[in-house]
Amino acid sequence: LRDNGSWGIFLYGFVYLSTYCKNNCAFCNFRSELSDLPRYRKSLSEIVKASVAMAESGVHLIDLTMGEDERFSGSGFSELLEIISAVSRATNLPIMLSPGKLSKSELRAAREAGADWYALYQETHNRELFKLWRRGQDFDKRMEAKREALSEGLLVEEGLLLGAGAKASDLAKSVSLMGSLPASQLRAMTYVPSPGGLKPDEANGGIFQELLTIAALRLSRPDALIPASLEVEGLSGRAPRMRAGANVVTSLVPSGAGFSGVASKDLDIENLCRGPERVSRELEDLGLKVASAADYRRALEGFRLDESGAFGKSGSARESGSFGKSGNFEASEISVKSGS
Ligand code: SAM
Ligand code: MD0
Repeated sequence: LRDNGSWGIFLYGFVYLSTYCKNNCAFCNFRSELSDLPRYRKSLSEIVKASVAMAESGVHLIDLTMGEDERFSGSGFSELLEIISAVSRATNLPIMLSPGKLSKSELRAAREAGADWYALYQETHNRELFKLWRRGQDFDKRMEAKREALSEGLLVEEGLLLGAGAKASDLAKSVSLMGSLPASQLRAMTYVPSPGGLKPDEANGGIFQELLTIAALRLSRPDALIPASLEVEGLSGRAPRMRAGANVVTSLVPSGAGFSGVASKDLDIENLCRGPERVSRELEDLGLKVASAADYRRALEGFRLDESGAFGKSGSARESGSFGKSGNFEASEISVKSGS
C-alpha cells in the first residue's frame, strides 16, 4: 500500500459535463453511432454546483470530462473556458480537463483559464488496435497533443485500456514506454463492455491483468500518480488497486445530480458509494489516510518542476522519453524483447 509518503491518498471528483460526442470509439458507451441514445449537456450552474459540493466534501481535484461535443468546438470553445474558470474560482481546486484532442492554442487557453492537467489516453500504443478502438482518429496527432500540452505548462495523464484485445506483449511495450514518458499520471483501466461495442477479451486475465499492470507501472515509475478508478468495480474495487500500487482514487461522482460515469454509467453513484465521505472512510479502513488539499498542491508543484524545460529529470530513467512529433514516435519507443 502506497500512501504518498507523508501526504496520503488523493481523491479526484469526476464531472462528466457533456455526453455528446462526434467520435465513434468502439469501447465507449457514448460513441456517435448510438444516435438514439439519451444524452445530456449540463449547464454552467449545474457544473459549478456539483463541483463545489465535491470540493466541500474533500476531493483534491475536479476532473472536467466530456465527449468531443461540437458545441464546444471552434467559437464554442470559449464556453468551455468559461466553465473551467468558473469551477476553478468556485472551488479553488486544481482542475483536470478531459475533453479529447485539443489544438495547441486551445491548450494554452485552457491552461490560462485554470486547467492544471490534460488527460488524453492513447488506450494502446499498438497502432493496429488504436485503429480498431479509436475509429477514424489519428494516433500521432493524439500523441502530439500531449507533447503540446506539456509545452503549454499542463501536466499530462496517459492511459491504457485493458481487457479489450491488448495482449501481454502490447501491455509490456506500453508499460515500458510509459515508464519514460513525461506524464505525471499513468492509468490502466479495464474495459467495461459497452453493448454492441468492442467484445471484451478476458482470456488475458480480466481484472487481475489491471492489477498486474498497475503494479508494473508503479515499479517503473515510483514517482507517478496512478489511479484506482471506481468505474470498473465500484467502491469494492478500491482495495486490490491500492494494494497493487495506486495512490489516487478517481471517479468520485456526486449523487442525486444526474451525472453519469464513463465506463459504468451508474455503478455505485446513487447509493452514495462514490461520494468522498464514504470513499475516505473505506480508505481509512485500509490503513490509508487521505491527503490535505495543500499537500496535493505541493505534489503538483513538484511535478511541474520535474516536467518543465527538458522532459523528465536528468539522471532519471525518463530522460529518453517523449510523446514525440508525428513521425518520430517509433524512434522513441523502447523495444520489448520477446518473452519479457
Ligand atoms: N472524450 C474524451 C476522450 O476521448 O479523450 C474524454 C472522455 S473519454 C470517455 C475518457 C476515457 O474513458 C477513455 O479515454 C477511456 O480510456 C475510458 N473509457 C471510456 N469508455 C470505457 C469503457 N467502456 N470501459 C473502460 N474505460 C472506458
Ligand atoms: C475515471 N471516469 O477516473 C473517470 C475518467 C477521465 N479523466 C477519467 C475515465 O475513471
